Amino acid sequence: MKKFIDLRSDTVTKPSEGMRKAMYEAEVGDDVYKEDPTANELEEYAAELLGKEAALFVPSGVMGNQICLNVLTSPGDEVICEKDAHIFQYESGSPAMLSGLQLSLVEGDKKGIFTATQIEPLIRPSSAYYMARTRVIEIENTHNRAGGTINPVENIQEIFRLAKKYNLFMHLDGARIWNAYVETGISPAKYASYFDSVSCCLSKGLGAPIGSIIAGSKEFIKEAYRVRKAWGGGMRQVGIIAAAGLYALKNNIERLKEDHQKAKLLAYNLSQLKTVNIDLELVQTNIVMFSLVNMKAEDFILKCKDRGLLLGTGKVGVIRAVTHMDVTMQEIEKACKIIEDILTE
Ligand code: TLP
Repeated sequence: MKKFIDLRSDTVTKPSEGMRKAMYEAEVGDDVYKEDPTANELEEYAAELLGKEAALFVPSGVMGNQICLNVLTSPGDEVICEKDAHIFQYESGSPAMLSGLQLSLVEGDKKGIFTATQIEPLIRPSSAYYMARTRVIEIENTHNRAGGTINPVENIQEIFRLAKKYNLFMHLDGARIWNAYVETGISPAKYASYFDSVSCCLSKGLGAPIGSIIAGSKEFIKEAYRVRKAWGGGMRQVGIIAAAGLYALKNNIERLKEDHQKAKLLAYNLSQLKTVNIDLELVQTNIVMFSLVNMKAEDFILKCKDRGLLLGTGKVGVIRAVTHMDVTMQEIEKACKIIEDILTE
């Protein structure tokens, strides 16, 4: 089979040998009885890492976000989020489908960041029974569709104060919170401290094959446990995959820095090409977004595929490249060459 340089997403990583060994050796039990020692260990470890009372292992990031939103709300409630948030763009309408929620969309800046001042007018008065009830403010950090950008902790603090003032919950889609951490040095627990619920992926840059973690108070997780079961996410001898998650958290966080270096190299090379539009300020972690002056994104992506390079898409007309552990610096250099050849021929 042809070996592609696969930059479609950091979700394409395959478990390493060390991770597979940990999976092979994992002690397992029936997790629906809470008897899987490895899943229990993962949940305890993750709760501590995120500075929360408890955590729960769930099959995917989407399920993580949606369980959190479900637990924090009642049908008819409203969730404030950025217009390019994953929960709005890429979760199949599940806030409405699963929890009867409506989303109130805010236009962030080019980094997908909105401020407290911007959203205060969107919070509906609690006396207005004829309006939806504002219940949750959701923040995605890093912000996928904006290009893996980091939300400054001071901004999150301001939004947290606003949430307290109006008695609102805060939810963090921290699918890539680990990337924000390695770049800023601000711990995942510090980021999580402003949120009632957090959802973090193990199967993106951290390289686990499956799974996400949600975390919050004991009471929150007790309810989340019920919702996970109701939605068919109660897993049995799940230690086999929990072991991969545990391995990922223990071994693969710090190395994300390398992925950021790869993204910077790719972005810099792209910025040298005349027909590429790229904003280097947005390349803060492992995602590179760019567009082309004289070629449709879809045509370009097909040409790249023909030459062994797989790329994805972001917003309309935008090409997305995501760096990860299964792509080397040399392969990034090769990817740059492929792109340059296509754009200069
Ligand atoms: N993102 C995927 C696609 O869905 C776009 C990707 O390739 O980047 N929150 C954020 C911020 C995400 O980027 C993703 C996945 C999720 C949640 C959902 O995670 P999964 O795919 O595990 O359900």
